[in-house]
Amino acid sequence: MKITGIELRRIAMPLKAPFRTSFGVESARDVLLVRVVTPDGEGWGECVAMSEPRYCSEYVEGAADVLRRFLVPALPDAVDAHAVKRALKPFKGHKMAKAALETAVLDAQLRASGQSFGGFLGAERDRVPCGVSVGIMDSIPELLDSVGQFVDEGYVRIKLKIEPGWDLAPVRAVRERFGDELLLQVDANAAYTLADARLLAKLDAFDLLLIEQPLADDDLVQHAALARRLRTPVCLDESIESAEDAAAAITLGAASVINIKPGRVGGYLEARAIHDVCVAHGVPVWCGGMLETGLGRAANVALAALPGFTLPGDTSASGRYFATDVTAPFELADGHLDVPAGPGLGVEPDPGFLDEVTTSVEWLPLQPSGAAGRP
Ligand code: NPQ
Ligand code: MG
Repeated sequence: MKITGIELRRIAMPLKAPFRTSFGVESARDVLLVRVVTPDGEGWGECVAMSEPRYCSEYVEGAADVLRRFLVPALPDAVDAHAVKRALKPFKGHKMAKAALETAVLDAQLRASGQSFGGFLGAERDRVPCGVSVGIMDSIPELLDSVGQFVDEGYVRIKLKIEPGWDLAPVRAVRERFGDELLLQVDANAAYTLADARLLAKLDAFDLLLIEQPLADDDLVQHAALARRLRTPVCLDESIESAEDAAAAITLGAASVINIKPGRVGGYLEARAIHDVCVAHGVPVWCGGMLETGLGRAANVALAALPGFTLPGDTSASGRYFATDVTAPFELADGHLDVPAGPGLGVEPDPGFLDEVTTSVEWLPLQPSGAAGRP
């Protein structure tokens, strides 16, 4: 496949409500979209970097810069997703920027050949059970209201964001209100240290599915030490950027569950490789979320349909975050989302809405023939 050029489009998506985590509050999603243009059609990739480097070192402006300065110019003449992955490998880091470019090429390639993301990745289900991530609130009554709404909407699993000062009490309150049957887990986004092990062990009383990323991103050894002191399974998110990281974490005993976010690990090929490593070790995985629009969500739902994804993901409905999505909205039915079956992502962005939310567009010509203008 030849690429004519690549469009970098920034959009600003207002969130229905601010989303607070241990690293900050977001009230709008600043998204970088990558559109690959080929003579046979186009493909889309959504970059999951946030405006500021708080979840990880990447941020939207940085991703746009590395794409225009290094990654796009490094693309070979004829590409498919595997060739993109190989061509980008010499550049260190910048997994989210790489993932967006690789995904856009994969989408273009699959749309051209008529295959769906799910079909390409090896999905074995046509719908996936969905969980929801609930932000840190100002009060416990507010949290209980919010969780109650999500339970009523049909979400099959609740994840509470925690941080020091917002942990035991909210978890206890949710467990007491919604009962022992509710699938419940927590995510600390690296807000604790090993000195908090005694406190975190008190969460064992609440029968959580897992505790996600309690310690710092690069603290695999400490996560292993913590895991030995908890009955609650330790799940890693930020720490895992590759299949090698996943293998190391499993070998060390630092994780007994892994959250796979394609953006964080450099794309869907690496995400599938992590899935395969985890399946080989009997380690359950689930698909994380980064407040994706319908474009990123479509691919995540396809990934979540692979056989090793045995826990519900953060693959929530569009309406969890956005009043209007850039694609037709993903809607929950009986706690599940359907895996798109059409070619590529199987969803289309609405061009009119996209223009409404666009804050900047940049065209990067690739082939000399593409230099003349923007198709
Ligand atoms: C996590 N996601 O699992 C993340 C982190 C996260 C769904 O909990 C704007 C954009 C705000 C991306 C807040 C969920 C965000 C964001 C949190 C990602 O750790
Ligand atoms: Mg997380």
